[in-house]
Amino acid sequence: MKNLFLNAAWSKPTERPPVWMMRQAGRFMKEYWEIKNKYSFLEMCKTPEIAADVTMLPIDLLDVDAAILFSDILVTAEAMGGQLSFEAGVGPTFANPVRSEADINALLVDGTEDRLKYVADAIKVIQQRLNGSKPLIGFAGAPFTVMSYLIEGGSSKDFKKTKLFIHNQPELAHKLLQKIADVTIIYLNMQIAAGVNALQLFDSWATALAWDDYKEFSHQYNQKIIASLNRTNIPIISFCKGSSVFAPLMAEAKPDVISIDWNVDLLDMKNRLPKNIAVQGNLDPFVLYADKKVIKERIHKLFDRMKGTDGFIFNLGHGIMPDIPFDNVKYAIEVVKEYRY
Ligand code: 1CP
Repeated sequence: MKNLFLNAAWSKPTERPPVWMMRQAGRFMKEYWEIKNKYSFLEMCKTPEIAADVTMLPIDLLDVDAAILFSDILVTAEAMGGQLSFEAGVGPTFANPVRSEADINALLVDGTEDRLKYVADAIKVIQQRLNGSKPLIGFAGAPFTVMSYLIEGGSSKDFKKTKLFIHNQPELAHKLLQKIADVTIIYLNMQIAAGVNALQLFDSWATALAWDDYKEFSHQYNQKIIASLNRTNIPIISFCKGSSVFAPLMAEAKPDVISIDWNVDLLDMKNRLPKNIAVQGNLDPFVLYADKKVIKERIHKLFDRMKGTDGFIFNLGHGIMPDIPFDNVKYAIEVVKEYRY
């Protein structure tokens, strides 16, 4: 296996930074639409052969240094009993949002592995296809972010219902978060057993939280999850928008890598973290809309800044937007691959 990505994740030296991108298999690719036009998004996630086909698109078309399982963070919420659908232009929706203690009690934990077996099956098919050529990243949503979808009933701009819930009914919020954390631990351990090479925990919307609320309603659950994984050689990447503020606290949960948004100087942040924690990300995804000259300049500027620092994985600060030109994504990856420290 090419170990560029895993070496960087373990803070070992690499000849150049490895590259993968969040949402690297998605709507910016016409080859994704060729599959998506035939199946619903959940059908794609739940059919191992199709999930594997989509996972392989960025490996075959972009030659990124790691594959990421094609799935979604909300499959855990669905496995707990959330009635999930994805509608074009609307995004994820839960028909039965969680609003009461009875709703929380009704959520399922037992049987998680059976209900999410399709993910373990997909991982096995993907590993056959990769055949040792590239590492495979598995993932799950962090409890706070998954809870926000269950409470809001879908996406939100301001997380008003979620914040009201944690402020007015903290005991219930903890009950719900603990249930999601329990499911997430079972789910990630299942992914390890099925053969992933690394894991990423996505806490996209923790950025909405005040410092003390982040500690109480997000961080402590992420910490429990990371501490409960059956792993010796599987690095854990902790992702959150807002990591430019929260990263030093995220480090206390002992991930191996922290994915950093674009609001901070990456080297300054790296130097504030324990030496054995690698960093990932930091490029503003909107740079990929810009002229190629600008894309190259921004990537080189970031790499020149990180020169001599082990433990750096190139990625965006958040995912590729659906209308970013494919050509620009491909170009950015070529720029990374030509770079030498
Ligand atoms: O209609 C479609 O074609 C579906 C679009 C789509 C895709 C391609 C969704 C719906 N999810 C995904 C795949 C996905 N989601 C992956 C696959 C691996 C990859 O290529 O990166 C991953 C890792 C995710 C994770 C995910 N889903 C997150 C965390 C990362 C992030 O972007 O912050 C979140 C918040 C979701 C929820 C979700 N699922 C889909 C959408 C459109 C959204 C976001 C909605 C919102 O903004 O609230």
